[in-house]
Amino acid sequence: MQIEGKTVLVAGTGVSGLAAARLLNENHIQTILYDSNANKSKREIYASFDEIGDMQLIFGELDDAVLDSISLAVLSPGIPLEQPFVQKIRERGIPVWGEIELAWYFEKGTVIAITGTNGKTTTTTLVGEIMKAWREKVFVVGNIGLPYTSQADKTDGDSITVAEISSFQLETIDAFRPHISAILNITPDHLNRHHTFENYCRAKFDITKNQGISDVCVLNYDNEETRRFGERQKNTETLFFSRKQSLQRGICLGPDHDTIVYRTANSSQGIVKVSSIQLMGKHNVENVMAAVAIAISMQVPVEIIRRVVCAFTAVEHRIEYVCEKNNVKYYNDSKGTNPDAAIKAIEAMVRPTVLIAGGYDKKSEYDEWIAACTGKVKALVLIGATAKAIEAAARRHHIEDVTIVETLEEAVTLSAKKAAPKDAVLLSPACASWDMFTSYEERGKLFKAYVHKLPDGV
Ligand code: UMA
Repeated sequence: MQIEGKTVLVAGTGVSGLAAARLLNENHIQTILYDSNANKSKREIYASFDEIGDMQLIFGELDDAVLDSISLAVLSPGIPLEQPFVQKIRERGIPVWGEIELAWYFEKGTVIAITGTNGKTTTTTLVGEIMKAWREKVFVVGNIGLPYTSQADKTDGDSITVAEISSFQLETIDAFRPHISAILNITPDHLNRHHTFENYCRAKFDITKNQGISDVCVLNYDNEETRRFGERQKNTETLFFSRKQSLQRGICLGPDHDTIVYRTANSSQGIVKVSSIQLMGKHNVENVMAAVAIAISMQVPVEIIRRVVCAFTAVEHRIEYVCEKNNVKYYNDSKGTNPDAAIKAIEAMVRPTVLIAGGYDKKSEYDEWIAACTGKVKALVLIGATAKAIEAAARRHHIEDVTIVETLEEAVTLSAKKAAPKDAVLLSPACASWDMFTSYEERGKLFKAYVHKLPDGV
């Protein structure tokens, strides 16, 4: 579908909506920018554009005349497809794209797209670093925070785009076709948005839907959902990675259980040693394996992969070491926004831990995560909408020291009091941040600021 000469409605005025509207504006495509929140400030939004042209800005309700005037709607990822205004657009037979699909329309280079319930940000960042060490023009975009539409127009035949793609973003792709896709793992998450685990899996699998036989899909052999998907996948070449199994073909550990190797039918090549990786936790070995699989599929020389992997340290907000105060180590895992991610963070802790958790209610189950905390978590400090539900799970698993507090600052102060020398304090909420903060980044940055403010010698 050609969009030149058409009128496009961009829904959402967060970072993706603004970037999508800018891209359309710069390409002289008639744009209507819309947000359901009637309390948004027009002045602020206008101020974020260099050139407005004749772009309309609408807040609150969308009337039928506007809907009748558009030929395409571009949705921000946070907008569920069941919103009444989206239904009305679909009933009119007007195509609905996500911001990723719009970026793809302008993309001219090679695309690597990474999804999965956990590990996306770390893997995307690491793949981005490997690509930057190899090629001149690399863009790292998507759910990671920099909207894909903000960079799509800068791509060319030689550029590589490394995109972190969420299930929200995958619901609204149409022709999006990455050369390399990766699904790192799938465990239940975002069920309030997708309603069923099957729908959530389907959204993730859709990352491959336009791929062909010349493309590659990297999949985790140790995760049941992705393994089964790979075994029935026919459209594209599949490359598995596995931390637990020895594979005949794919990325796995060699006989020394330390070297990550790339195996083909008739060769086995050592890539990098696990003992030389600086990232913490077993899950990060999987993230490195996924990045290696992607880099191998892109034909990056092994020396470059090895050098970058060995130099790579934690991503901000993912089991990020903050500092040591009074012999207590503080870790920020604000990106641990679901129970599965939070399990990984707990598993990575090597000290008795005071855990700060809780947040926006995504209707997750907490028992498995709390079970993983027993024995390691000496005290649990809870905040946010899910505090009571998590407290109930903690009681079921006999964690005795549980306190609910009102603010993150109180949580940090109390955790510091509860922690003894040689303990750790970990913020790993197992929940999204949206009940108390604008984003997990804001939550993580505030956590770090409160930790740095703690007095020494208490
Ligand atoms: N809005 C409406 N109608 C609605 C719902 C929202 O108009 O029904 C408006 C809101 O009033 C607001 C705007 O939409 O003005 C917000 O849009 P958005 O929620 O899509 O947020 P953006 O700021 O555009 O950020 C989005 C991603 N947000 C979500 O998926 C919720 C960011 O992922 C992403 O980094 C960014 O695009 C750039 O691509 C964040 C996230 O939490 C990090 N993602 C989830 C996750 O990782 O678990 C999926």
